[in-house]
Amino acid sequence: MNKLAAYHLPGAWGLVSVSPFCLKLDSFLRMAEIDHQSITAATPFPGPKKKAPWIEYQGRILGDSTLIIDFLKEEFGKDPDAHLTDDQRGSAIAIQRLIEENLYWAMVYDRWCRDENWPILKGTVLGSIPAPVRMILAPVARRGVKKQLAGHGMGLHSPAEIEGIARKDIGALAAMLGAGPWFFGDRISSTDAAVYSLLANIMFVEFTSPMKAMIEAHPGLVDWLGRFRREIYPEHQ
Ligand SMILES: N[C@@H](CCC(=O)N[C@@H](CS)C(=O)NCC(=O)O)C(=O)O
Repeated sequence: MNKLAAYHLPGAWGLVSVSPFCLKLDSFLRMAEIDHQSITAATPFPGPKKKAPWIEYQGRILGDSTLIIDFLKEEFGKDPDAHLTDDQRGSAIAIQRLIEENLYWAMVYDRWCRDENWPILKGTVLGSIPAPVRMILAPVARRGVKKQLAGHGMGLHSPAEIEGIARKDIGALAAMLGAGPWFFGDRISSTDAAVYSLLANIMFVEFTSPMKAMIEAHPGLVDWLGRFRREIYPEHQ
């Protein structure tokens, strides 16, 4: 396949994917204006790391949203972060780690462990798996994710503790965004894509989460979410 193929988990509620990592890659591809074919995968298992997203390009198959983005910047010579100072590059990595290595797991907890979200999850995140297979796979996947949550450590906390952790992370994001309009001032960067992909997957979805109110408590973050959506996903208003 000559054209870049980007594989992502299914979308819903106007989001290209209900996986933050997949949505991050999609946002980056749009931001960098890289021509590609976007392909929905029912499960992450065919990916080289058994996680989504992954890409296929000129015979190469590559997994992990960050490694993919680094590769694409190089390969296509398009870098929405080229204007960042060294200081900002350091902050970008710190923000990304906050989002992907910590706050993401609070979202995973809400989706997979709150019983009221279980039917919604089966119909969306697992919604492209044929029903008979899904019936068998869904409880196995749920046990697997609970194991991952415990392994990470987030799953060992009480719901109240997880809320406290999430509130601090969201407050930190609001403080770093400041007056904006973007995380690093006047120009959008892939940090905006990384933060958007997770916060949109909390705010614009039907899953119950105490994090919705935490985000709403920061009008600057809410405005920024709308700004990002208008800029990168104008068709999804
Ligand atoms: N570091 C990876 C994380 C990807 C990831 O965790 N993807 C999730 C979907 S949001 C997944 O495929 N999980 C399946 C699993 O862990 O079994 C990236 O940036 O792409």
